[in-house]
Amino acid sequence: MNTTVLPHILVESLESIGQSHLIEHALTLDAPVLAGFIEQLEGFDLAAIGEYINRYGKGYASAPPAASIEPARCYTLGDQTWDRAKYRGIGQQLIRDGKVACFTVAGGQGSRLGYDGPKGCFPTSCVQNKPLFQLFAESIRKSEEKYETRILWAIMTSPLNHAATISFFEDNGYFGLDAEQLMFFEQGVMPSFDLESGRLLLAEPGVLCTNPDGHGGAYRALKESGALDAMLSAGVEHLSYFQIDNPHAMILDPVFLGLHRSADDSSGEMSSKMVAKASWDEKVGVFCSIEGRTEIIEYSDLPEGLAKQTDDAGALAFNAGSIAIHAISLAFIEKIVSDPRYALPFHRAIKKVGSVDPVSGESCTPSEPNAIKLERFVFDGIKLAEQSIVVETDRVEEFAPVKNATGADSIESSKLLQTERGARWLTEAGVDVPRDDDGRVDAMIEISPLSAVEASDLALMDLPDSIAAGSTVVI
Ligand code: UD2
Repeated sequence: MNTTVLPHILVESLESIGQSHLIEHALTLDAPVLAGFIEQLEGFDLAAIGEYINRYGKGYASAPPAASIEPARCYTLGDQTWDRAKYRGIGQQLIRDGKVACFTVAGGQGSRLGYDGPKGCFPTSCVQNKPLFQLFAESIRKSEEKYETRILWAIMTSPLNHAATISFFEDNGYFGLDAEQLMFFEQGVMPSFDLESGRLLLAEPGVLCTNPDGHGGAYRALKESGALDAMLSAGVEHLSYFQIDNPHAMILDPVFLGLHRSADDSSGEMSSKMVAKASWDEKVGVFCSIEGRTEIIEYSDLPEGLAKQTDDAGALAFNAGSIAIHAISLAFIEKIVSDPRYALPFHRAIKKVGSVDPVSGESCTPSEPNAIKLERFVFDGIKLAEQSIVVETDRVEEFAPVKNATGADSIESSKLLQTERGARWLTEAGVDVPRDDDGRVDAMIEISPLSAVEASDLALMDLPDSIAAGSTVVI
């Protein structure tokens, strides 16, 4: 066979990992496409990919569940034994000193929402339909005003939405932020491979099928993009991490940050927030303790018996649901990315992936899931921390995710929660808010992050005495 169109070293690598079909395929390519193909192949650690195909391919055996899985210990809302005011003060000082930056993972598309574009562009606020990116940008502006500081914001995109995300910010004047305080960077990708044969698939001639490498790709992407070093140079020590899909994420929570930094049982590396689960089968990861270390077990991996287990009072034993909000120190990220012993595992998903035949170039559209996609999860970092704490927060206050087109975690359920939170904040500020016989707020209420990022911010505002039933209100 004529193998000269690929560099010799690439040929050897592909042969050694059982991917000779790609050597053959290269012979069918025109020079410019071939050049792109070589560049793409050289961008991967092919030896490592060969190992992943062996480990996660057809013969995959999932690790047996740990012998002993206990619920993780949490700082609960009802617990009065720790000094909230003290940790709030510590966290406020960290923010004021510019030691905390915001970090949003936004590599996913809005496909589950039926939205064709970056999820951050999805119209979300309950009256004005502000997109998620705008809500977070305004929260940052308000926090800068409150803490008289400058707050950096890192946003991880993926090749699926990087250009569209940047254009969206440019077209909207960065929603009032300075372009210089924003750091956009792309996460990496992983090649998808055929479940049966382990062959890497081709999206089109000369282009491998790839998928974003999961939000766990954030650690490496932060380092490789230069964002981590830029933040270190600016004096940042910790990231406040949240997902793009949760408009209620409190982008900088001083109490949580103070605990993360200074609680006796926190190594200050990676901490997390939880809410009490709504039901045993709610689709959120669960905080557990395994051999004394905190970790999250994704809902799909938690044995059903444990998910349903109750305590003496009849409450779910594994009750701490992850809302994917973390505080992560930059030193911890450096530790993870610089030492191969801390490499995060991959999680595999079997999906339908269309491809082209490497020889004939014909398109193949599978009718059944045919391919493996590998992703890393950011929360697998938790068990690498020396001591990782979990802090409870109120569901309405901090969890109104927009994931699905309808039903649970949809824009409709999110808007109801947004109104409910707005109503609670206004009531706390002394405003009379109408509710119907079922206790539901009888109005649509949007509180702009430019007015308040937490309930106490409303105390300083001129507010109406009451809200009229059935009205639509923006504060
Ligand atoms: C996530 C958690 C779940 C729970 C829930 C809370 C995982 C695997 N599960 O479920 O345990 O905490 O959130 O809302 O995370 N993303 C990227 N790059 C990627 C993949 C995802 O940036 O390659 C971002 C995505 O844009 C989104 C977030 O990560 O902001 C969550 O991703 P998801 O929608 O896959 O996770 P989900 O909602 O199933």
